[in-house]
Amino acid sequence: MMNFGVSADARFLGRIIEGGSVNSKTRMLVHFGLAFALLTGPFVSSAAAVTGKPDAGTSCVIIDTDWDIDDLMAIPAIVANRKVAAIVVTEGASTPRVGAAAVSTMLSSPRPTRTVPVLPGMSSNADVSGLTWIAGLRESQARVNGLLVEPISASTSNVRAEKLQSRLTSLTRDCTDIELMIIGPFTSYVTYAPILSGRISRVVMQGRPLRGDPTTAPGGISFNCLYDLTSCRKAFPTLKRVNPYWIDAPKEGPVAYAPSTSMVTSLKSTGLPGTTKRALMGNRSTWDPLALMPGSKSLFWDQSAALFLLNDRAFQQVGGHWESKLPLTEFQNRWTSAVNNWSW
Ligand SMILES: [Ca+2]
Repeated sequence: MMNFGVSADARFLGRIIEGGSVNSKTRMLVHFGLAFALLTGPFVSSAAAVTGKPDAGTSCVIIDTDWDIDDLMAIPAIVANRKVAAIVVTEGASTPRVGAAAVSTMLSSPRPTRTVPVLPGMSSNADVSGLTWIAGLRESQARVNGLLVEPISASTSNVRAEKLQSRLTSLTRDCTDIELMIIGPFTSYVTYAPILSGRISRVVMQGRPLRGDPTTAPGGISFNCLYDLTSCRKAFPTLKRVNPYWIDAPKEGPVAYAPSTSMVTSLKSTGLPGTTKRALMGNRSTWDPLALMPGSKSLFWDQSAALFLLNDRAFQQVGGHWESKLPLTEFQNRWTSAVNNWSW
């Protein structure tokens, strides 16, 4: 157990997320008629119906997320452009089972039978009492930000390691090489890494390395490490052997390297781009610099990891990590284009 207290990553210091009062009697409205069963049933579709099912001898991507608001923007960019074998939701900004249901809800609209497998991952059961912002964030993320009017509820029981390993083994059995994008804590990674042994071609992670980055201020541990430091410390030496890239948002410059309203309104109105647009525009207080709650912060954190995975030539090494070298508007345009490339 950990208490984050005042040592939380600067990214989250002072962060205030709208708590959002929800009438418990309000009937859950799911945009475009998503089946309620999606919220309560298994999160993995039958293999035959899964678009993300890899072909024999193919390259696969696994996304390991803690379902924060920047994860919500990063995931569609990858899903629209790569064959995603599985998405694992690890405890962090969200809890695994609620987060998995929320990710599944977003990706299942409007084609529930052609979605990507989403697995609840591992819990660290961290003490989050010092993170005053997290309850509000978890509630808004359980509503897929602004997509649902009532938060998804799900069991809080821990997922068994053997269950996660078994499911990932099955979902990746035809993957000859795997790119792993970790945009959450490392709690699940240390559990499933052994079953991916020898097939990981690259690991793209949000944040900065635990050690060895001269641009990191002393004690400035990235949130994904800090949330479950034990797992991060365990993962760190093994990550060095699997072609690791740490990605962070540029922190310098006159204007925050952040999302804009126009890059979201430029998304198509149908399919996954449309769902993403409705989710984001339904609640701008969590991400839009023009609408953020006082004290909140929004930068291109996980979105940077996603665009790096799609095109690393747009990035440059800074200390021990990589940052976008694109002008802000170009980065925003590339995110919109990446999500709008969705076709299935
Ligand atoms: Ca994240």
